[in-house]
Amino acid sequence: SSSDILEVRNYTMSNYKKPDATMFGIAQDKNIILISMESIQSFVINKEVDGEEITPFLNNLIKDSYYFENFYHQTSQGKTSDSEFLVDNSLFGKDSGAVFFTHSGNEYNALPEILKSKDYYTSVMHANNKSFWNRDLMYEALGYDHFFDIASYEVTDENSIGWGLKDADFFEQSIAHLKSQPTPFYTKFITLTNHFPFELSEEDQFIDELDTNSRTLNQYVTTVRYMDYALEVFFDRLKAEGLYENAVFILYGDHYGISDYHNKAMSMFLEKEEITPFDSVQLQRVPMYIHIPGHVNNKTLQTVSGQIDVKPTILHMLGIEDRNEIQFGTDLFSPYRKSFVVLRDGSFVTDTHVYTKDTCYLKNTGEEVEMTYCEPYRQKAKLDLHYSDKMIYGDLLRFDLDN
Ligand code: GP9
Ligand code: MN
Repeated sequence: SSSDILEVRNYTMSNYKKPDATMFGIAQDKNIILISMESIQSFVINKEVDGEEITPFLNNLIKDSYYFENFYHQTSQGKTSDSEFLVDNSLFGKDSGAVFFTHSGNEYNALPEILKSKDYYTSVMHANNKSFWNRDLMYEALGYDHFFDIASYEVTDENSIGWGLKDADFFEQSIAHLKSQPTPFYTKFITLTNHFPFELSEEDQFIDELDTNSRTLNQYVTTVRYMDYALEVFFDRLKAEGLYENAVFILYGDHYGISDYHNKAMSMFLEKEEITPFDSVQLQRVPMYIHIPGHVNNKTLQTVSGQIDVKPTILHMLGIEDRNEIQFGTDLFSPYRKSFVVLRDGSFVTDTHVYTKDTCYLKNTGEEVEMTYCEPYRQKAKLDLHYSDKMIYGDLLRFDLDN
């Protein structure tokens, strides 16, 4: 009811953090290009296989970007669709199933809809069937103007592998679509090649497979390497077409690629004795970049954060005030933000501690400590998930009179 939404709004507004004055409005009127990088986890960044970098392009991009080293995916069974939901709404996905399927009929106040009201054209490019993850219906609910799905791409046996169109061909073919759009635009690209089971054509394999007991992990590094190559191709093409300079780029990993099932292989690759529950949480970090062409004050930031923080960050970068928005994340650039992220299973991470599976760990060392250290944050983690769920199950934005 409308009193429920008041209760949630009081909660989220009390967590509101003022933006950094120098970053507020920095992306105003610029094109926003989001790139959802399939299944990439932070452990591949700056890591080598036989002396070869797995992600040379992404490693290099760190120097020219704000790079978030402690950024976590917060998805559950909804995988890519959950990450999309988190990013566009600053709400959590569901603890089981996929909100894209169960709640596409809800009222939302998503990023595309807000940007549309600021004269942005909003779209998604992804070479899969439009109904996969119920995207066609959910994108409408989120306010996207257009979805360039598989029907907008030329997909042949030669340019496909695994789940479909290879990333480099996808980006190449997307250039024409980008040029066809009104500006300014907010466009999300969703890559596909680095998807389980991580298949790759021989000519696209630029590094050797690993030699662990997991075929999945062994192949994963090669498809990550390929995706990195495809991203480089995309940036080069954007530069050649004059689409680079006036855009702001946000690149992030959608969710893990390697599950706990491969812990033995993972411990071999990372040269650790074992993968503890603490390590498993730390492995949920995914790369996150905010790249502003021509910007000079770039740095690597340590703030503990997650996909839920992207929406308020983008709003502030566009100079949009959002104090009244019901959002569960906080602007990544706000000097007032507290390092904190809640994962969908209730695990959470602070500056100093990691909580998971009823155990509290010191973040620096992974050492188990008394629960009292994690206790103050447990309530907040629970409330974040509780109120976000309440928004979705009660379809509470229906009662939002400001919309
Ligand atoms: C499918 C792609 C992959 O269109 O987004 O979905 P996932 O299995 O990663 O959720
Ligand atoms: Mn995915």
